[in-house]
Amino acid sequence: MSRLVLVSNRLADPRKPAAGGLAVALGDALAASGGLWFGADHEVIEDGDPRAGELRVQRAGRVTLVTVKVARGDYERYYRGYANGVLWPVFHYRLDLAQFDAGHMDAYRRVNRLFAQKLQPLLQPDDVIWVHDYHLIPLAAELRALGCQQRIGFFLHIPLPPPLILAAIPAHEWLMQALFAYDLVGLQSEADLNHLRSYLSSEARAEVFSSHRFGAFNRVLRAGAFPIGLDVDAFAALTQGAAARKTLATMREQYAHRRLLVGVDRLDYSKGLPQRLRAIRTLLERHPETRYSATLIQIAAPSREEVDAYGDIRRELEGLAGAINGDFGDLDWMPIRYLHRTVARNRIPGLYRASAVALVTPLRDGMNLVAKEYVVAQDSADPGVLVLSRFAGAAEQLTDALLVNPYDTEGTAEAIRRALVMPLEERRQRHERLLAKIRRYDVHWWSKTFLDSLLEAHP
Ligand code: ADQ
Repeated sequence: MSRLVLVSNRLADPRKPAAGGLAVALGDALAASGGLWFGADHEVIEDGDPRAGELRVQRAGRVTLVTVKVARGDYERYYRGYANGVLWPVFHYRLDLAQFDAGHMDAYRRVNRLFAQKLQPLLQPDDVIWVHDYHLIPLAAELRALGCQQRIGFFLHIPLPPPLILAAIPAHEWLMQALFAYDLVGLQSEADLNHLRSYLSSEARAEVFSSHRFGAFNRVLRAGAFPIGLDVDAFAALTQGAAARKTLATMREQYAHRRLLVGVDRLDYSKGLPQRLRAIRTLLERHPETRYSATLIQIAAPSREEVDAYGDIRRELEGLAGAINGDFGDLDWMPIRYLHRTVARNRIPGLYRASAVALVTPLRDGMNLVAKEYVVAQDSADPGVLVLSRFAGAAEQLTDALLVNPYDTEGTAEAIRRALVMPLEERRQRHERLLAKIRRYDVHWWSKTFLDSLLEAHP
Protein backbone atom coordinates (compact mmCIF):
# COMPACT_ATOMS: atom_id res chain seq x y z
CA MET A 1 0.00 0.00 0.00
CA SER A 2 1.36 3.41 -0.98
CA ARG A 3 1.81 6.04 1.67
CA LEU A 4 -0.81 8.81 1.58
CA VAL A 5 0.54 12.35 1.79
CA LEU A 6 -2.10 14.95 2.50
CA VAL A 7 -1.42 18.64 1.94
CA SER A 8 -3.71 21.43 3.07
CA ASN A 9 -3.22 24.97 4.32
CA ARG A 10 -4.00 24.06 7.91
CA LEU A 11 -4.08 20.69 9.59
CA ALA A 12 -5.66 19.15 12.65
CA ASP A 13 -4.80 16.26 14.90
CA PRO A 14 -6.81 13.38 13.39
CA ARG A 15 -7.12 11.71 16.81
CA LYS A 16 -9.04 14.60 18.33
CA PRO A 17 -12.81 14.20 18.02
CA ALA A 18 -13.36 17.93 17.52
CA ALA A 19 -11.05 17.97 14.50
CA GLY A 20 -13.82 17.65 11.87
CA GLY A 21 -13.32 18.19 8.15
CA LEU A 22 -10.40 16.53 6.45
CA ALA A 23 -9.07 15.03 9.66
CA VAL A 24 -12.23 12.96 9.94
CA ALA A 25 -12.52 12.31 6.21
CA LEU A 26 -8.99 11.07 5.71
CA GLY A 27 -7.86 10.10 9.20
CA ASP A 28 -8.38 6.38 8.56
CA ALA A 29 -6.64 6.38 5.20
CA LEU A 30 -3.74 8.36 6.65
CA ALA A 31 -3.35 6.08 9.64
CA ALA A 32 -3.65 2.87 7.59
CA SER A 33 -0.80 3.90 5.27
CA GLY A 34 1.36 5.47 8.00
CA GLY A 35 0.71 8.74 6.22
CA LEU A 36 2.07 12.24 6.30
CA TRP A 37 0.03 15.44 6.60
CA PHE A 38 1.75 18.65 5.56
CA GLY A 39 0.65 22.29 5.91
CA ALA A 40 1.34 25.72 7.37
CA ASP A 41 2.30 26.01 11.02
CA HIS A 42 -0.25 27.69 13.28
CA GLU A 43 2.53 29.92 14.62
CA VAL A 44 2.97 32.70 12.08
CA ILE A 45 6.37 34.26 12.77
CA GLU A 46 7.42 37.89 12.37
CA ASP A 47 9.13 39.06 9.19
CA GLY A 48 12.90 38.72 9.43
CA ASP A 49 12.67 35.86 11.97
CA PRO A 50 15.33 33.34 10.88
CA ARG A 51 12.98 30.47 11.69
CA ALA A 52 11.01 31.06 8.46
CA GLY A 53 10.90 27.76 6.58
CA GLU A 54 11.61 25.68 9.68
CA LEU A 55 9.63 22.49 10.08
CA ARG A 56 7.78 21.20 13.11
CA VAL A 57 7.29 17.43 13.15
CA GLN A 58 4.73 15.76 15.41
CA ARG A 59 3.42 12.23 15.68
CA ALA A 60 -0.31 11.58 15.97
CA GLY A 61 -0.58 7.82 16.30
CA ARG A 62 0.63 6.37 12.98
CA VAL A 63 0.33 9.72 11.23
CA THR A 64 3.17 12.23 10.96
CA LEU A 65 2.14 15.88 11.03
CA VAL A 66 4.65 18.27 9.47
CA THR A 67 4.13 22.02 9.45
CA VAL A 68 6.25 24.79 8.01
CA LYS A 69 6.68 28.20 9.59
CA VAL A 70 5.78 31.07 7.27
CA ALA A 71 6.65 34.74 7.89
CA ARG A 72 3.73 37.04 8.63
CA GLY A 73 4.01 39.33 5.58
CA ASP A 74 3.96 36.44 3.14
CA TYR A 75 1.36 34.47 5.03
CA GLU A 76 -1.09 37.36 5.17
CA ARG A 77 -0.73 38.16 1.49
CA TYR A 78 -0.96 34.51 0.48
CA TYR A 79 -3.91 33.66 2.78
CA ARG A 80 -5.87 36.85 3.25
CA GLY A 81 -4.68 38.78 0.20
CA TYR A 82 -4.79 36.22 -2.58
CA ALA A 83 -6.58 33.06 -1.41
CA ASN A 84 -9.39 34.85 0.43
CA GLY A 85 -9.21 38.26 -1.23
CA VAL A 86 -9.14 37.07 -4.85
CA LEU A 87 -9.78 33.34 -5.28
CA TRP A 88 -12.61 32.91 -2.73
CA PRO A 89 -14.76 35.78 -4.08
CA VAL A 90 -14.11 35.06 -7.76
CA PHE A 91 -14.74 31.33 -7.38
CA HIS A 92 -18.02 32.25 -5.64
CA TYR A 93 -18.94 34.53 -8.58
CA ARG A 94 -18.31 37.75 -6.61
CA LEU A 95 -16.06 39.78 -8.90
CA ASP A 96 -17.31 42.89 -7.11
CA LEU A 97 -15.58 41.77 -3.88
CA ALA A 98 -12.27 40.61 -5.39
CA GLN A 99 -9.18 42.61 -4.49
CA PHE A 100 -6.96 42.09 -7.51
CA ASP A 101 -3.47 43.06 -6.44
CA ALA A 102 -0.35 41.74 -8.15
CA GLY A 103 1.72 41.82 -4.95
CA HIS A 104 -0.56 39.30 -3.36
CA MET A 105 -0.19 36.87 -6.20
CA ASP A 106 3.58 36.86 -5.80
CA ALA A 107 3.21 35.94 -2.14
CA TYR A 108 0.74 33.18 -3.08
CA ARG A 109 3.32 31.77 -5.45
CA ARG A 110 6.14 32.13 -2.93
CA VAL A 111 4.28 30.29 -0.18
CA ASN A 112 3.35 27.50 -2.58
CA ARG A 113 7.00 27.26 -3.62
CA LEU A 114 8.09 27.17 0.03
CA PHE A 115 5.62 24.33 0.68
CA ALA A 116 7.04 22.42 -2.31
CA GLN A 117 10.66 22.96 -1.30
CA LYS A 118 10.01 21.73 2.23
CA LEU A 119 7.78 18.82 1.25
CA GLN A 120 9.85 17.43 -1.62
CA PRO A 121 12.74 16.07 0.54
CA LEU A 122 10.21 14.21 2.71
CA LEU A 123 8.65 12.33 -0.20
CA GLN A 124 9.15 8.69 -1.14
CA PRO A 125 8.94 7.51 -4.77
CA ASP A 126 5.75 5.51 -4.24
CA ASP A 127 3.80 8.18 -2.31
CA VAL A 128 0.32 9.26 -3.34
CA ILE A 129 -0.04 12.99 -2.74
CA TRP A 130 -3.45 14.61 -2.26
CA VAL A 131 -3.53 18.42 -2.22
CA HIS A 132 -6.57 20.30 -0.92
CA ASP A 133 -8.22 23.52 -1.90
CA TYR A 134 -7.72 26.90 -3.49
CA HIS A 135 -4.80 27.94 -1.29
CA LEU A 136 -2.58 25.41 -3.02
CA ILE A 137 -3.51 25.30 -6.71
CA PRO A 138 0.10 25.77 -7.98
CA LEU A 139 1.65 23.30 -5.51
CA ALA A 140 1.95 20.36 -7.94
CA ALA A 141 3.58 22.58 -10.58
CA GLU A 142 6.16 23.64 -7.98
CA LEU A 143 6.72 20.02 -6.95
CA ARG A 144 7.12 18.91 -10.58
CA ALA A 145 9.67 21.70 -11.11
CA LEU A 146 11.71 20.07 -8.33
CA GLY A 147 11.55 16.72 -10.14
CA CYS A 148 8.64 15.02 -8.33
CA GLN A 149 7.18 12.19 -10.41
CA GLN A 150 4.71 10.93 -7.82
CA ARG A 151 0.97 10.70 -8.32
CA ILE A 152 -0.55 14.02 -7.30
CA GLY A 153 -4.27 14.72 -7.01
CA PHE A 154 -6.08 17.96 -6.20
CA PHE A 155 -9.52 18.55 -4.71
CA LEU A 156 -11.25 21.92 -4.89
CA HIS A 157 -13.68 22.33 -1.99
CA ILE A 158 -15.24 25.51 -3.40
CA PRO A 159 -17.10 26.01 -6.70
CA LEU A 160 -15.37 26.59 -10.03
CA PRO A 161 -17.06 29.50 -11.85
CA PRO A 162 -17.84 29.79 -15.57
CA PRO A 163 -14.93 30.66 -17.91
CA LEU A 164 -15.66 34.36 -18.31
CA ILE A 165 -15.71 34.86 -14.54
CA LEU A 166 -12.44 32.95 -14.11
CA ALA A 167 -10.93 34.97 -16.93
CA ALA A 168 -11.31 38.13 -14.82
CA ILE A 169 -8.38 36.95 -12.68
CA PRO A 170 -5.36 38.74 -14.15
CA ALA A 171 -3.19 35.60 -14.08
CA HIS A 172 -5.92 33.07 -14.82
CA GLU A 173 -3.91 31.35 -17.59
CA TRP A 174 -1.07 30.69 -15.16
CA LEU A 175 -3.43 29.49 -12.45
CA MET A 176 -5.34 27.11 -14.68
CA GLN A 177 -2.24 25.83 -16.45
CA ALA A 178 -0.96 24.87 -13.01
CA LEU A 179 -3.80 22.33 -12.78
CA PHE A 180 -2.13 20.29 -15.52
CA ALA A 181 0.68 19.35 -13.14
CA TYR A 182 -1.89 17.19 -11.30
CA ASP A 183 -2.85 13.73 -12.45
CA LEU A 184 -6.40 14.19 -11.24
CA VAL A 185 -8.48 17.24 -10.36
CA GLY A 186 -11.59 16.64 -8.26
CA LEU A 187 -14.50 19.07 -8.11
CA GLN A 188 -17.64 19.07 -5.98
CA SER A 189 -20.30 18.95 -8.69
CA GLU A 190 -21.09 18.27 -12.35
CA ALA A 191 -21.75 22.00 -12.78
CA ASP A 192 -18.17 22.74 -11.68
CA LEU A 193 -16.83 20.05 -14.00
CA ASN A 194 -18.76 21.60 -16.92
CA HIS A 195 -17.17 24.95 -16.14
CA LEU A 196 -13.71 23.42 -16.12
CA ARG A 197 -14.38 21.69 -19.42
CA SER A 198 -15.63 24.85 -21.10
CA TYR A 199 -12.77 26.93 -19.68
CA LEU A 200 -10.20 24.44 -20.95
CA SER A 201 -11.65 24.23 -24.44
CA SER A 202 -12.38 27.95 -24.87
CA GLU A 203 -9.61 29.72 -22.95
CA ALA A 204 -6.80 27.14 -22.87
CA ARG A 205 -7.53 25.57 -26.28
CA ALA A 206 -7.13 22.17 -24.67
CA GLU A 207 -7.98 19.00 -26.55
CA VAL A 208 -11.05 17.42 -25.03
CA PHE A 209 -10.38 13.67 -25.25
CA SER A 210 -13.50 12.78 -23.30
CA SER A 211 -15.75 14.42 -20.74
CA HIS A 212 -13.08 13.74 -18.11
CA ARG A 213 -9.75 13.90 -20.00
CA PHE A 214 -8.09 16.95 -21.44
CA GLY A 215 -4.76 17.54 -23.20
CA ALA A 216 -2.75 20.75 -23.12
CA PHE A 217 0.75 21.97 -22.25
CA ASN A 218 2.11 18.49 -23.13
CA ARG A 219 0.20 16.85 -20.34
CA VAL A 220 -3.05 15.00 -19.89
CA LEU A 221 -5.37 16.10 -17.09
CA ARG A 222 -8.17 13.99 -15.73
CA ALA A 223 -10.98 15.63 -13.83
CA GLY A 224 -14.17 14.46 -12.21
CA ALA A 225 -16.99 15.39 -9.86
CA PHE A 226 -16.52 13.85 -6.41
CA PRO A 227 -19.19 15.36 -4.15
CA ILE A 228 -17.89 15.37 -0.59
CA GLY A 229 -19.98 13.62 2.05
CA LEU A 230 -20.27 13.14 5.80
CA ASP A 231 -19.08 10.47 8.15
CA VAL A 232 -22.74 9.55 8.56
CA ASP A 233 -22.37 7.00 11.36
CA ALA A 234 -20.21 9.37 13.39
CA PHE A 235 -22.72 12.20 12.97
CA ALA A 236 -25.64 9.92 13.82
CA ALA A 237 -23.76 8.85 16.96
CA LEU A 238 -23.15 12.50 17.87
CA THR A 239 -26.92 13.04 17.55
CA GLN A 240 -27.47 10.36 20.20
CA GLY A 241 -24.74 11.78 22.44
CA ALA A 242 -25.41 13.44 25.79
CA ALA A 243 -24.64 17.00 24.67
CA ALA A 244 -26.97 16.81 21.66
CA ARG A 245 -29.79 15.25 23.69
CA LYS A 246 -29.47 17.89 26.34
CA THR A 247 -29.58 20.64 23.72
CA LEU A 248 -32.64 19.03 22.15
CA ALA A 249 -34.41 18.85 25.52
CA THR A 250 -33.59 22.49 26.36
CA MET A 251 -34.78 23.74 22.98
CA ARG A 252 -38.02 21.76 23.21
CA GLU A 253 -38.68 23.16 26.64
CA GLN A 254 -37.89 26.75 25.73
CA TYR A 255 -39.78 26.70 22.46
CA ALA A 256 -42.62 24.42 23.51
CA HIS A 257 -45.21 26.55 21.70
CA ARG A 258 -43.17 27.49 18.65
CA ARG A 259 -41.87 25.87 15.49
CA LEU A 260 -38.15 26.35 15.08
CA LEU A 261 -36.34 27.22 11.87
CA VAL A 262 -32.57 26.85 11.98
CA GLY A 263 -29.61 28.24 10.06
CA VAL A 264 -26.01 27.27 10.89
CA ASP A 265 -23.30 28.91 8.84
CA ARG A 266 -19.92 30.51 8.86
CA LEU A 267 -20.54 34.23 8.60
CA ASP A 268 -19.63 34.54 4.94
CA TYR A 269 -21.11 36.56 2.09
CA SER A 270 -21.47 33.37 0.03
CA LYS A 271 -23.99 31.91 2.48
CA GLY A 272 -26.91 34.17 1.48
CA LEU A 273 -27.70 35.30 5.02
CA PRO A 274 -29.20 38.76 4.26
CA GLN A 275 -31.36 37.18 1.54
CA ARG A 276 -32.51 34.57 4.07
CA LEU A 277 -33.55 37.23 6.58
CA ARG A 278 -35.41 39.15 3.87
CA ALA A 279 -37.31 35.98 3.03
CA ILE A 280 -38.29 35.67 6.70
CA ARG A 281 -39.58 39.24 6.67
CA THR A 282 -41.66 38.47 3.58
CA LEU A 283 -42.97 35.31 5.23
CA LEU A 284 -44.11 37.27 8.29
CA GLU A 285 -45.71 39.96 6.14
CA ARG A 286 -47.52 37.63 3.75
CA HIS A 287 -48.48 34.92 6.22
CA PRO A 288 -49.45 36.53 9.51
CA GLU A 289 -50.27 33.09 10.92
CA THR A 290 -46.51 32.43 11.13
CA ARG A 291 -46.10 35.33 13.58
CA TYR A 292 -45.78 34.11 17.16
CA SER A 293 -45.64 30.52 15.90
CA ALA A 294 -42.20 30.35 14.26
CA THR A 295 -38.74 31.47 15.34
CA LEU A 296 -35.54 31.39 13.31
CA ILE A 297 -32.38 30.53 15.22
CA GLN A 298 -29.55 31.75 13.05
CA ILE A 299 -26.05 30.88 14.15
CA ALA A 300 -23.28 32.59 12.25
CA ALA A 301 -19.77 31.58 13.26
CA PRO A 302 -17.18 34.37 13.09
CA SER A 303 -14.89 33.82 10.16
CA ARG A 304 -12.01 35.73 8.45
CA GLU A 305 -12.93 38.89 10.32
CA GLU A 306 -9.78 40.65 9.17
CA VAL A 307 -11.16 40.76 5.59
CA ASP A 308 -13.24 43.95 5.01
CA ALA A 309 -16.14 42.27 3.22
CA TYR A 310 -16.77 40.15 6.33
CA GLY A 311 -17.22 43.17 8.58
CA ASP A 312 -19.72 44.60 6.08
CA ILE A 313 -21.82 41.45 5.99
CA ARG A 314 -21.85 41.29 9.77
CA ARG A 315 -23.19 44.83 10.08
CA GLU A 316 -25.79 44.21 7.38
CA LEU A 317 -27.07 41.10 9.15
CA GLU A 318 -27.25 42.74 12.55
CA GLY A 319 -29.22 45.60 10.99
CA LEU A 320 -31.65 43.26 9.25
CA ALA A 321 -32.21 41.01 12.27
CA GLY A 322 -32.70 44.03 14.55
CA ALA A 323 -35.20 45.64 12.17
CA ILE A 324 -37.26 42.46 11.78
CA ASN A 325 -37.35 41.88 15.52
CA GLY A 326 -38.22 45.54 16.09
CA ASP A 327 -41.05 45.53 13.54
CA PHE A 328 -42.60 42.15 14.34
CA GLY A 329 -41.41 41.09 17.80
CA ASP A 330 -43.44 41.28 20.96
CA LEU A 331 -42.80 40.96 24.69
CA ASP A 332 -43.14 37.19 24.53
CA TRP A 333 -41.86 36.46 21.02
CA MET A 334 -39.00 37.43 18.74
CA PRO A 335 -38.95 36.15 15.16
CA ILE A 336 -35.16 35.89 14.96
CA ARG A 337 -32.52 34.81 17.42
CA TYR A 338 -29.25 35.71 15.82
CA LEU A 339 -26.04 34.45 17.42
CA HIS A 340 -22.65 35.54 16.13
CA ARG A 341 -20.66 32.61 17.43
CA THR A 342 -19.56 29.02 17.00
CA VAL A 343 -21.66 26.38 18.73
CA ALA A 344 -19.88 23.30 20.11
CA ARG A 345 -19.94 20.55 17.50
CA ASN A 346 -21.52 18.01 19.85
CA ARG A 347 -24.52 20.29 20.52
CA ILE A 348 -25.31 21.11 16.88
CA PRO A 349 -27.20 17.86 16.10
CA GLY A 350 -29.58 18.62 19.00
CA LEU A 351 -30.32 22.01 17.52
CA TYR A 352 -30.94 20.46 14.09
CA ARG A 353 -33.27 17.86 15.58
CA ALA A 354 -35.29 20.44 17.51
CA SER A 355 -35.93 22.37 14.28
CA ALA A 356 -38.88 21.75 11.97
CA VAL A 357 -37.11 23.44 9.06
CA ALA A 358 -33.48 24.07 8.10
CA LEU A 359 -32.63 27.04 5.91
CA VAL A 360 -29.53 26.33 3.85
CA THR A 361 -29.67 29.06 1.26
CA PRO A 362 -26.18 30.01 0.02
CA LEU A 363 -25.82 32.16 -3.08
CA ARG A 364 -23.07 29.79 -4.11
CA ASP A 365 -21.43 26.94 -2.18
CA GLY A 366 -19.04 24.16 -3.16
CA MET A 367 -21.11 21.49 -1.41
CA ASN A 368 -22.53 22.59 2.00
CA LEU A 369 -22.29 19.94 4.65
CA VAL A 370 -24.80 21.61 6.98
CA ALA A 371 -27.58 20.46 4.60
CA LYS A 372 -26.43 16.85 4.95
CA GLU A 373 -25.92 17.09 8.71
CA TYR A 374 -29.46 18.40 9.21
CA VAL A 375 -30.94 15.39 7.40
CA VAL A 376 -28.85 12.88 9.34
CA ALA A 377 -29.84 14.44 12.68
CA GLN A 378 -33.60 14.09 12.07
CA ASP A 379 -35.93 11.62 13.74
CA SER A 380 -37.05 9.54 10.75
CA ALA A 381 -40.48 9.02 12.32
CA ASP A 382 -41.11 12.78 12.40
CA PRO A 383 -38.43 14.50 10.32
CA GLY A 384 -37.98 18.19 9.60
CA VAL A 385 -37.80 19.73 6.13
CA LEU A 386 -34.68 20.96 4.35
CA VAL A 387 -35.01 24.18 2.35
CA LEU A 388 -31.94 24.21 0.13
CA SER A 389 -30.51 26.69 -2.36
CA ARG A 390 -30.25 25.33 -5.86
CA PHE A 391 -26.83 27.05 -5.98
CA ALA A 392 -25.26 24.80 -3.32
CA GLY A 393 -23.30 21.88 -4.76
CA ALA A 394 -25.43 19.67 -2.50
CA ALA A 395 -28.52 20.49 -4.60
CA GLU A 396 -27.31 18.17 -7.37
CA GLN A 397 -27.68 15.25 -4.97
CA LEU A 398 -30.39 16.44 -2.56
CA THR A 399 -33.19 16.86 -5.06
CA ASP A 400 -35.78 15.81 -2.46
CA ALA A 401 -35.17 18.98 -0.47
CA LEU A 402 -37.34 22.03 -1.22
CA LEU A 403 -35.00 23.70 -3.69
CA VAL A 404 -35.07 27.49 -3.83
CA ASN A 405 -33.47 30.40 -5.63
CA PRO A 406 -32.18 32.51 -2.71
CA TYR A 407 -32.28 35.70 -4.80
CA ASP A 408 -36.05 35.19 -5.15
CA THR A 409 -37.28 36.48 -1.80
CA GLU A 410 -40.94 35.66 -2.40
CA GLY A 411 -40.21 32.20 -3.78
CA THR A 412 -38.01 31.41 -0.77
CA ALA A 413 -40.63 32.72 1.67
CA GLU A 414 -43.23 30.53 -0.04
CA ALA A 415 -40.96 27.45 0.23
CA ILE A 416 -40.46 28.12 3.95
CA ARG A 417 -44.22 28.31 4.44
CA ARG A 418 -44.65 25.08 2.50
CA ALA A 419 -42.00 23.43 4.70
CA LEU A 420 -43.84 24.56 7.84
CA VAL A 421 -47.11 22.96 6.75
CA MET A 422 -45.80 19.88 4.95
CA PRO A 423 -47.78 16.75 5.91
CA LEU A 424 -45.97 14.03 7.86
CA GLU A 425 -46.16 11.46 5.06
CA GLU A 426 -44.45 13.75 2.55
CA ARG A 427 -41.81 14.72 5.10
CA ARG A 428 -41.05 11.08 5.75
CA GLN A 429 -40.78 10.18 2.10
CA ARG A 430 -38.50 13.08 1.30
CA HIS A 431 -36.35 12.39 4.35
CA GLU A 432 -35.97 8.72 3.52
CA ARG A 433 -34.76 9.49 0.01
CA LEU A 434 -32.41 12.24 1.18
CA LEU A 435 -30.90 10.06 3.87
CA ALA A 436 -30.35 7.18 1.43
CA LYS A 437 -28.36 9.49 -0.88
CA ILE A 438 -26.34 10.96 1.97
CA ARG A 439 -25.53 7.49 3.28
CA ARG A 440 -24.58 6.11 -0.10
CA TYR A 441 -22.29 9.01 -0.98
CA ASP A 442 -20.66 9.44 2.40
CA VAL A 443 -17.16 10.65 3.14
CA HIS A 444 -15.68 7.16 2.83
CA TRP A 445 -17.18 6.83 -0.65
CA TRP A 446 -15.70 10.26 -1.47
CA SER A 447 -12.13 9.54 -0.39
CA LYS A 448 -12.06 6.02 -1.80
CA THR A 449 -13.51 7.06 -5.17
CA PHE A 450 -11.07 9.95 -5.48
CA LEU A 451 -8.02 7.89 -4.49
CA ASP A 452 -9.01 4.96 -6.74
CA SER A 453 -9.42 7.36 -9.67
CA LEU A 454 -6.05 8.92 -8.91
CA LEU A 455 -4.38 5.51 -9.02
CA GLU A 456 -6.10 4.74 -12.34
CA ALA A 457 -5.15 8.13 -13.76
CA HIS A 458 -1.48 7.43 -13.16
CA PRO A 459 -0.82 3.69 -13.30
P1 ADQ B 1 -17.60 25.69 4.61
O1 ADQ B 1 -17.81 26.91 3.78
O2 ADQ B 1 -17.03 25.91 5.96
O3 ADQ B 1 -16.71 24.61 3.85
P2 ADQ B 1 -19.82 23.66 5.10
O4 ADQ B 1 -19.70 22.59 4.10
O5 ADQ B 1 -21.23 24.05 5.35
O6 ADQ B 1 -19.10 25.02 4.73
O7 ADQ B 1 -19.18 23.13 6.45
C1 ADQ B 1 -19.28 23.84 7.61
C2 ADQ B 1 -19.02 22.94 8.82
O8 ADQ B 1 -18.82 23.78 9.94
C3 ADQ B 1 -20.21 22.05 9.14
O9 ADQ B 1 -19.73 20.85 9.67
C4 ADQ B 1 -20.98 22.83 10.22
O10 ADQ B 1 -21.66 22.03 11.15
C5 ADQ B 1 -19.87 23.61 10.89
N1 ADQ B 1 -20.37 24.94 11.28
C6 ADQ B 1 -20.80 25.93 10.46
N2 ADQ B 1 -21.23 27.00 11.16
C7 ADQ B 1 -21.06 26.69 12.45
C8 ADQ B 1 -21.35 27.37 13.68
N3 ADQ B 1 -21.88 28.58 13.71
N4 ADQ B 1 -21.05 26.74 14.83
C9 ADQ B 1 -20.52 25.50 14.81
N5 ADQ B 1 -20.25 24.81 13.69
C10 ADQ B 1 -20.52 25.39 12.53
C11 ADQ B 1 -16.07 24.48 2.58
C12 ADQ B 1 -16.91 24.81 1.36
C13 ADQ B 1 -18.18 23.98 1.35
C14 ADQ B 1 -17.82 22.49 1.41
C15 ADQ B 1 -16.84 22.22 2.53
C16 ADQ B 1 -16.31 20.78 2.48
O11 ADQ B 1 -17.24 26.19 1.33
O12 ADQ B 1 -18.95 24.23 0.18
O13 ADQ B 1 -18.99 21.73 1.60
O14 ADQ B 1 -15.72 23.08 2.48
O15 ADQ B 1 -15.74 20.49 1.24
